Amino acid sequence: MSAHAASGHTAVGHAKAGRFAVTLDEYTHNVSADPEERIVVHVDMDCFYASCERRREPELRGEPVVVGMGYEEGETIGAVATASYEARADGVESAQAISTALDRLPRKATNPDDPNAGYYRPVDMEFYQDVSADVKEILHDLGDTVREVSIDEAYLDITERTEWSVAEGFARHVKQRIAREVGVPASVGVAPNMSTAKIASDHDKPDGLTVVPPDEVRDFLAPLDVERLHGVGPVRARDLRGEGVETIGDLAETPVHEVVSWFGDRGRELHERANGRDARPVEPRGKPKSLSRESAFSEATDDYDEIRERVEALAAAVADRASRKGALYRTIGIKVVTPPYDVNTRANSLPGPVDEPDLVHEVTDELLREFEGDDVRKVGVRVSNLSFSEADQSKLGTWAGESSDPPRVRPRETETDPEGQANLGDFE
Ligand code: TTP
Ligand code: MG
Ligand code: MG
Repeated sequence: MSAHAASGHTAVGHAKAGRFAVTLDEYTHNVSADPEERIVVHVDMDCFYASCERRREPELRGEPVVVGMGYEEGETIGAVATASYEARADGVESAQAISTALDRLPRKATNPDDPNAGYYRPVDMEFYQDVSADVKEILHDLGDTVREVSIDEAYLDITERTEWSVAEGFARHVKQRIAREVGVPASVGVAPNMSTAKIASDHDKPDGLTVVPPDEVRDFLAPLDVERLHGVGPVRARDLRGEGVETIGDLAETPVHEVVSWFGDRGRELHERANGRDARPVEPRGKPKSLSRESAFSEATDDYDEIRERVEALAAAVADRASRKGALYRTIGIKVVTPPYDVNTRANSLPGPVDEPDLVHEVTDELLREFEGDDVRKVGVRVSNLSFSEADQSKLGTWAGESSDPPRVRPRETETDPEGQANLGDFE
């Protein structure tokens, strides 16, 4: 490697340099024939809080809906969390002062005869978190790896699950499962990397579905406003426009050293993304604080045997997932949702952390008794207060151990011992 190339790498200054260099080669020499090509999905729910409100209040479908704070009479301070697309057509948007929103879209409750008035609802985070958990549950079921980014957003790597020729069907399936099982709309983008997938999910909102196969990435990105690039906010966009850079294509064509002279190392990254390159793997975020599983009945039921059976199945699924992740739990709980949407949670904590599927069954069964005879629309099981064994998490997926002890790599010297070596495979 020449001294020049080497100093180019140090200029980037961190471990990513090597990855970018490799990816650059892959893309320039071997675009779609790369067997390692990834298929990345980005899911972002449409006007999420408003869609949650519509789920429990179907009369709000098709109407302008604003979720926020401070709109009650006598209140003056507050902001819009989100607005339905109908309300956006009237100029209402996230983070807007509530007084501006009320100017643009009067409130139905105080203007009942105004045909153009809209519905205002207060923020109910607990409910939205609950809906979000249901969505994420489905996403974890569908992706090889899932990175949850926010309450209504996640990336999935689906490389092992599908191929480009049927990626659109896969994306449609993601949307349909969320719509059918959770009752809220999502927009989905599919692309060979995270950056492009995020732009794709936003491309055709609401209810969007945009697939960008590897050989179409550059043509897809080129005409888009440069502000669509994650990392280019209003300030950088203004700077870029000052330099004559209006579209992502313009940025892609700008020599990288110029972009670096404007934005430093961040400029290099933006230039890469504008060229449709982004080597970040879809990695799960940290370790979970709890593990849960939920299941809704198609209609509310008071059939206690049916409810108990459902809880038993969920308890087994959660305990299994905890074992596979190497998680020990101290708290075991249930959730019972009764009509119209009352969320009841009950939990018991144990003296110490365990990995005991039978205990999850017993504790949840006991907690459920309180609800015998009640109408129930949904049940859930959760283990929390988690602790993790020190084992390498990436290996746990293949570990079928039955105790809570992590698999141990044998001491180095046994590797030279023929018998020891034969035994090394035990844990694989
Ligand atoms: P977003 O995904 O940014 O927006 P959205 O889902 O409402 O609309 P879109 O269809 O464009 O995706 O944010 C998700 C939720 O986060 C949103 O429903 C409400 C909340 N939120 C705020 O509370 N304040 C904000 O400024 C923004 C942007 C979002
Ligand atoms: Mg959203
Ligand atoms: Mg979002």
